[in-house]
Amino acid sequence: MIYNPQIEQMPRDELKKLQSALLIKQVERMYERVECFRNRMDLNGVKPSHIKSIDDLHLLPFSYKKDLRDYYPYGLFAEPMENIVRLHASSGTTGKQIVVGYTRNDLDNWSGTIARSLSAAGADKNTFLQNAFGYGFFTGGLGIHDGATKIGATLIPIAAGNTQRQITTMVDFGSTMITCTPSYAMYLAEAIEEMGVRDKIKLKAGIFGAEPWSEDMRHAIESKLGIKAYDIYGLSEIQGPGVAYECEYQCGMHICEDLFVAEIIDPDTGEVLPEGSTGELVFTTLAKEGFPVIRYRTRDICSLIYEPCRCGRTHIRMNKPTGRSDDMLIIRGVNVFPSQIEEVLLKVGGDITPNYQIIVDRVNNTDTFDINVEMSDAFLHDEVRSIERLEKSIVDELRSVLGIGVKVHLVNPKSITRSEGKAKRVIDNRKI
Ligand code: DLL
Repeated sequence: MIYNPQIEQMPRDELKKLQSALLIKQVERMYERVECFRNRMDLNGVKPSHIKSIDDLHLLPFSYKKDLRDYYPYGLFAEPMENIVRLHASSGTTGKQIVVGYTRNDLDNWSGTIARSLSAAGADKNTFLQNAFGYGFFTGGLGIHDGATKIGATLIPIAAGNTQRQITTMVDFGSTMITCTPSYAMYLAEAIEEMGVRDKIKLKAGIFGAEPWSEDMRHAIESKLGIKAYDIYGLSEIQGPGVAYECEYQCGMHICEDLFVAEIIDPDTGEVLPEGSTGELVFTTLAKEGFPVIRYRTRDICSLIYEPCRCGRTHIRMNKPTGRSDDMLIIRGVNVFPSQIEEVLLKVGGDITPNYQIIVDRVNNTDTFDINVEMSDAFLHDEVRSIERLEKSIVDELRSVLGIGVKVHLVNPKSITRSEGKAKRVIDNRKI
């Protein structure tokens, strides 16, 4: 079902006009209200009056995740706090989280994009939607929640985790659609098989995102659960889930182009790449009020599809992101930067050395997350202090900074292989 045909099937020339008008307004507004943006424009010698249409987008400066840290917490907001009705947060590259803010209109637009995403996967008033994305600062839970309410589905706000309860609820409440990360969907599928309740499950479709997943994984989820599995994309800095979503043809995610403009650039040179190229995805928000961004570097690597889609939607599609142009890891759906881990370890002081290795793997469809850290000679020979206690204190600190559990193993001094060039700090054995 198409939720909003006027927008989702808008002829491309009209869409371009709409985007141009919104961009001009957005640039003027941000130049006036957001110091960081104004300074960058001035530095490049670009004035808002130089922006006459969406074709001038390339004249505008990029923005980066680092900006959110430099202007933490509210320095990039374009509305006074009295108009901000919601804050969400996500991992930054260091210990400090990043904060984003929404006005009422922003929340309304956001739930509108989720309504489109859910409708495209077949949801309507008769759907029982089990929302197993995390609630709280993460945008997944509340993002899906508001969109489900908008289309009048029966929402089951169970949130992430507690697999046994997920399955009992699914059976007892008759859930027909589920939203969660793809790895959790796989985990649930196995648990359902083990419990022998597959024939009691009424699920018809699932919408999964927040982490990379392959076509093979889609097929595995579809066959194990007997559903259609749809992809959904988004990031906190742009909005949260619903920036792009799949239709019934499952061949790339339609970008909500009335609200967000996508570009693909060369991550090294910043040059805009020709249509169809693979590179870094960059987004500009056209209608965001609270926290608008121009040319935001997502660091996600993918390509865009310009050919019309059989579904009749006119908005271009993005292929599944295949990787990142930075070192961010997504572990159990949570964004983790190695720099956050390093910061915690450096604070531990003389009991450990700065040599560590992060090992990520996937066992039984769940990500495992281990960190080997070398203890210092002095700590090794200290007969009073316990290894377990130091490991536990590092684990506790990492959990509070990262928001997920990790296993820390103190290993002997000089036991982690030294590399001749760049240290190989991360070993990611997952095959996605
Ligand atoms: O993950 C928002 C979201 C929630 C999307 C629920 C979809 C469903 P962040 O925590 O800010 O926001 O993480 C954003 O996650 O830059 C991508 O690297 C990755 N990501 C999100 N969706 C997908 C997807 C949410 N469908 C970062 N495929 C993004 C691959 C994805 N990667």
